[in-house]
Amino acid sequence: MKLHYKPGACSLASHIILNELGVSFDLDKTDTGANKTEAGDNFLEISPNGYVPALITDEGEIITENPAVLQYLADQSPDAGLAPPNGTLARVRLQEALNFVSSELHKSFSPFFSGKELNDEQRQRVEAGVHRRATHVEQCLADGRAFLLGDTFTVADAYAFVVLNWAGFVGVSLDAHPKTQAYVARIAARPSSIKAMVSEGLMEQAA
Ligand SMILES: N[C@@H](CCC(=O)N[C@@H](CS)C(=O)NCC(=O)O)C(=O)O
Repeated sequence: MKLHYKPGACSLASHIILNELGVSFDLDKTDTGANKTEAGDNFLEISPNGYVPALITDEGEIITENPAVLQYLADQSPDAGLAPPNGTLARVRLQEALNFVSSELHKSFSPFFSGKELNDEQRQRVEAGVHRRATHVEQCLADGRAFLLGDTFTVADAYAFVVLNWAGFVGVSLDAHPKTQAYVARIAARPSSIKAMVSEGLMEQAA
């Protein structure tokens, strides 16, 4: 398998999951600005919207869109327990969580990455949108569960972690969401996350 990624982007979630699975895979650090793969190919021929992640399977299929890529990866090794079995209510709960992260939480951060400077009023509005979604995460974790769906880490947690972790990069404090802060720290400490972040140049290898 090959993962097209951009350091620190949402593709980091798939990178973490590949590490969780312990399978062998290749990485292509893709320049989404220039639409060029590391190998020099036109990325738009792989991912027509120019987005990472794009996963090339061993059979040569291209899979895009975080919820699809993450579920595909989880289903490659069902014993790893990163997604409940298809056809169960638990799987629907996972899809519910993935869609929330994708269409609500992830998109609430998008204005920070638009390349346009936000004025004070715009920034306040965007921050309020992030806090609304973080409040939902906080409510999910209110019963003391370690992860979005309970006590088991799933692909939705890898994706939520990557997105929530952007808060620090864009200067949004999560202090008002203490359970969410602890959740982010918990996932950041997983060996799979550390390995992916070191590999993407986001942190130094611990001595
Ligand atoms: N709907 C897509 C969105 C993916 C997305 O927003 N990818 C961003 C990185 S987080 C991207 O590649 N943006 C292009 C760029 O940064 O140039 C998905 O869920 O996979």
